[in-house]
Amino acid sequence: MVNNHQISQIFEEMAELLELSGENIFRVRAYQKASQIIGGLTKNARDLSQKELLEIPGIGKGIAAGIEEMGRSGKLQDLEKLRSRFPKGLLEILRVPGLGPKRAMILFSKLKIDSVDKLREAIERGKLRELDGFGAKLEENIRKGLTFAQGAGKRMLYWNARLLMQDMLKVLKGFPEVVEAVPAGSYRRGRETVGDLDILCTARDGVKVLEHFAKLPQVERVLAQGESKASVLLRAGLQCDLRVVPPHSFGAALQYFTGSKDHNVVLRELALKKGYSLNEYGLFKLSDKEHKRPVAGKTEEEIYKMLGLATIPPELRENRGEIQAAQENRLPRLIEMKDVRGDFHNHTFHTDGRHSMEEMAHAAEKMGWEWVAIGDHSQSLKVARGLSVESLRKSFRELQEVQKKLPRLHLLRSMEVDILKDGSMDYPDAVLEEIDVVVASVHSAFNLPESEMTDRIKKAIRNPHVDIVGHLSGRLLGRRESYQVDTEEVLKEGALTQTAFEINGQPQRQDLWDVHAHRAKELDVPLALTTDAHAVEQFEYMALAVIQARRAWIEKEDVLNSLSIKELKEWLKN
Ligand code: DGT
Ligand code: CA
Ligand code: CA
Ligand code: ZN
Repeated sequence: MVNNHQISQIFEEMAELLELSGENIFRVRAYQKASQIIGGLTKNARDLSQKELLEIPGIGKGIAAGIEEMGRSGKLQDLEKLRSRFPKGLLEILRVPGLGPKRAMILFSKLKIDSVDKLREAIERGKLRELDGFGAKLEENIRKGLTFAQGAGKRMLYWNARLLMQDMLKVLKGFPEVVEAVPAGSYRRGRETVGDLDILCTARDGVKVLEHFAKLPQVERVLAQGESKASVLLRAGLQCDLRVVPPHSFGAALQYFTGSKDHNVVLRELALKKGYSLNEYGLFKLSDKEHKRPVAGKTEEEIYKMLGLATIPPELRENRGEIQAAQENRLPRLIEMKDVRGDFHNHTFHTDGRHSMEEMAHAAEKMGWEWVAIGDHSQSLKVARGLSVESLRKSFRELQEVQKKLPRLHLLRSMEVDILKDGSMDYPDAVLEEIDVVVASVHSAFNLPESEMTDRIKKAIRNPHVDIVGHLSGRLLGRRESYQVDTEEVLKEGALTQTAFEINGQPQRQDLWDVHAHRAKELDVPLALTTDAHAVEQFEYMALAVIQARRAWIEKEDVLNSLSIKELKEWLKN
């Protein structure tokens, strides 16, 4: 069934295509306006009667009929007809900042440009500046817009979204009309990537807040703006949805818009069983058909409580058994940043890091840690100038020197040692023995068949000197898929030998995956949160490893990072 967002997009496309076809500007505007109104509507437009629709200012007969048609068939005939008249690529061109329908039509008729690729080519050959009304400056702007358009529509890494979110929250809280502003959606659940930023706020004057919001310098384009909601495209390439909600339903809205959808579906079913209905406005008795008097809604806690549940941490709200666990009072006590006493995996400038061992040690101390294992790459990893045995031994002495300067921080030497193609390690056993913490990782021959890859990693796990398996899946979010490996079998080998698995906090890695880390916990496999820091500031990625662990239901007791130096040394010995 079509939702408001989809209806809004269809109307937006209608407006664009009508403009391309040279249609009367008032008709174009009517669709643009309708797109914004529906996008900002809190009720589902498809559920409204024609009469109710016509009562909304700005919605006329044609638009209302269109909504009815979409609600019925999911499509709009007029749009289908228009689409068939223009090449698909033309619409993409239209969305490139700096280009509108008029200019797109000029490019199409004069230069036969009907795709983004052709547009790029024309810009490279300096063709645009020769056109009437274009010029070199506009050409340059369009070139910039192109890079932007490529980034749009994609999911953003959590870590990058975090910077944006922090910025947006700060700006919003600076508005005099805003009382409170908090994140919701996948961002609040700490997902690896987010599709857009969802923000909720309470305000003294919601309409004003939305007006200011739409005009922020961070905003590239307003997608929809209504009385309680606005959607914008940020210049950074991500959509941001802001909803203004009344304080008495703030908790209900926060619960609803935090999601996930799957979690909410199960929660609503539970509410029904208990004689309530739950929506973004509150929890209502079923007998209260008009939803006049909520029994809960001000806070999330009271909603979960009325349903007989402890408040479920956002990271767990993925419908993976959290509601049942809350019913049975066995929600995990999720790990927190303050439980972490050190890091195992990072790199100095001896290999591909940017800072010295001493600088890394100082940074680790600033993190408030008790210990840190400072690492590098092993000899085979030529791209990272991996350490020969000789350089490795020199680095042990360096570590001792640094240790003297930092009496309060316990330093260990770790090495990320390559698992070679045949499953043997990149240093002989006698050398591995000298390294405090051995992190074994695959950095080559990614394309082995699954059984070979599984055997390869299992062999490494059986090596008694290997303490931790690094980034098991090898995925790089948005860039590289995981390699083929039987995770279950490998984790079982880890359980058997009590070899730990890393949860790598690099924004592109976040590896183990959440579901695999959760399985590791079930199998009683030790876990190690790591930063894989290649520079001092990257120790901050520990926060990301913690979030990843939380989504996997991990508690303090499940990770080696919560051990004291004494306990850790004990563990490393066994
Ligand atoms: P994303 O943006 O793709 O990373 O993922 P979310 O979870 O942030 O999804 P989004 O932004 O579309 O919606 C935010 C939350 O709002 C979502 O987690 C649950 C709630 N929500 C949105 N649309 C619906 C819906 O049609 N039904 C239900 N039950 N919940 C919805
Ligand atoms: Ca979202
Ligand atoms: Ca959203
Ligand atoms: Zn690595």
